[in-house]
Amino acid sequence: MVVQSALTHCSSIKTCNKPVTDFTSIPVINLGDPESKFLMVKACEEYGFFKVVNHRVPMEFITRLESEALGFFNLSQSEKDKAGPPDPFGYGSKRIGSNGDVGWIEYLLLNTNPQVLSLKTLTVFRENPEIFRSAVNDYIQAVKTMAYEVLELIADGLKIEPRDALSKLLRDENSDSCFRLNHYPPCPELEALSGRNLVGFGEHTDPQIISVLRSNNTSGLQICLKEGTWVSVPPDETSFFINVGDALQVMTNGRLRSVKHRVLANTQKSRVSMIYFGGPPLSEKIVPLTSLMGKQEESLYKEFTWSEYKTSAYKSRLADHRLGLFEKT
Ligand code: GA4
Repeated sequence: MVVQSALTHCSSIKTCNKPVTDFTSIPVINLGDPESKFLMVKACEEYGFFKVVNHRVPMEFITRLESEALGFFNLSQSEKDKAGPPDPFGYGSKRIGSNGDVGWIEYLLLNTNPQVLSLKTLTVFRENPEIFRSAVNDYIQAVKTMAYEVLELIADGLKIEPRDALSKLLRDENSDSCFRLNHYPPCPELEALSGRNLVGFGEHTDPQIISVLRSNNTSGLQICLKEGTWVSVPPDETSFFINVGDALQVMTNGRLRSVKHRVLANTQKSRVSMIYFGGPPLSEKIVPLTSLMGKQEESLYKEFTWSEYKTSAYKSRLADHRLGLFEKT
């Protein structure tokens, strides 16, 4: 096949037809708006996804980390490989997870606990690991603060008491959160040959409570609407995008939906994204919040801990319906 001979090194990576409509009605939430709590809940019910503006994360933290990330991804392959393979933390290229998923991507997966920024990752920055460490830490700290606020507003909007019922899981020192820096190189050959795009990160939902994403101005992110249509999310380098994860879907007994999403590589420009995945402590029971449940309402899910869910998720393929195993029949 022509496409394969041009890209022999990535022949197992899926391609995707280009035309998908732009998601023009994307909910935009201004954190300073007194109505934001209601708008957020509405967006999470309808899409499991929204954009945040007026987020108060200093632009300087964002650009500094982006340039550190690019500095890393521009190193030679053999230098980058010293920070891999991801086990699950570290540098990875093309392979996603350990069950056979591949994509047109390279990434650094990091633990969000500053003390645990793994030595393996820092070895690549041996000339000045402190600069990288502080860029990651400043950014994560600011994004975490925003994530707590978002979860508190969601709790307010849903009339969940206490209002920190969700955010406290991320604030917990044992919160099982992680952070990923993704680089999707451009794929011009494929466009020229077939008019198709390579899949950068295949369709999936995020297992955690929420994910906070920021990307540069390169398109690629798509989300799947309720009825199954894929739409492209126009990039916005000054804003953040929030994804509802599987754990939040369960904690709201299905009221908020975890959003299926994917990333297609851009044919011309490289895409850099940074995502904070906020998860609860491993021992936390993931069950619907009592203050949300109606009198006769029953949980749609079997009881499980985050550790059980995570173990099961890490054995799955990206596109699997991971919550399926935990739904009551
Ligand atoms: C999706 C969300 C996060 O990126 C991630 C991913 C993880 C990985 O890259 O190792 C997983 C994927 C994600 C879900 C299913 C499993 C695990 C790859 C994979 C095939 C870091 C996470 O927590 O779950």
